[in-house]
Amino acid sequence: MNLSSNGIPIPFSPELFGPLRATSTDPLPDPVALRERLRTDGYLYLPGFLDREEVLRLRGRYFSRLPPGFLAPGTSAREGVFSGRVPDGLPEHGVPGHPAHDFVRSETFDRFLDDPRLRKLATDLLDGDARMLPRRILRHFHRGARRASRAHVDFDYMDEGSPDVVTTWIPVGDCPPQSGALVYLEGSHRLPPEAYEPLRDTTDRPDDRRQICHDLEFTARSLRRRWLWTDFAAGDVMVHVPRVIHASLDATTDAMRLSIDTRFVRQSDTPDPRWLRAWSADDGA
Ligand SMILES: O=C(O)CCC(=O)C(=O)O
Repeated sequence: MNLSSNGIPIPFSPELFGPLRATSTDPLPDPVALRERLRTDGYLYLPGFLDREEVLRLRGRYFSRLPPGFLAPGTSAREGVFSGRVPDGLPEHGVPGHPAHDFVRSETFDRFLDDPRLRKLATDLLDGDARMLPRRILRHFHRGARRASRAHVDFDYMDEGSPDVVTTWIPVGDCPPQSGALVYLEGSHRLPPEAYEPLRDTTDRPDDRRQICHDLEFTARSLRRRWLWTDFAAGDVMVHVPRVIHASLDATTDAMRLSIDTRFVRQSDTPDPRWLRAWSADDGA
């Protein structure tokens, strides 16, 4: 596999990559075992947790909102195949005027995420009645953009509220590593933040200290850990804790990468106020 992140190649070698450990979803372990697994690994990889057909329907609903010329001719919105050209005049992803901005405010999006299975999962993991925070992010990457999520921990983006948060990451479509899948740095939730602080100096965004590093090989070698990966399918769900280092790979396939990430807190906890408004890519949070 030829992989890169933010345009920087990373060799797909056993030294740098290992498999994510799957948690059975049929049946799901009991809440105590689930919490224990999340504490141990820093993540839960739940293959087939959601209905594949519902996820693919959502994919089609989003891509059908893109302007003509974005999708490859002769392909369906549900396939989400990039034509190779972003139509002129389209605002930046997720800002007002871009379809993703409207989509996260739509009834279709609300209905999809208002899924009792997701809320019950979060309630089990937080061991208390959970609520989803309104800032829910729709990410869409296409080949050629050489843009991906840099290595980071969620905590650095939500440190003004309760630290008891669980994130769910939902690939909206099949998402192998070459389509820009998320990867997790093994056991990194147990690292003290001082261990990765120096990496923040190696960055392509010197003005933003929240991300740790854009170079995934350098990150893995410096912290002596592997990136854990899998070949995600529509219907899979990832859950992670706020202190686990994760990042994403570049999308290089014709099929575009689409995903949603949402955060849950206990109803009784006070969340970071920046997460109480609907997401806009220019909201600075
Ligand atoms: O989808 C991505 O590339 C990043 C998602 C993420 O960082 C998260 O879900 O916390």
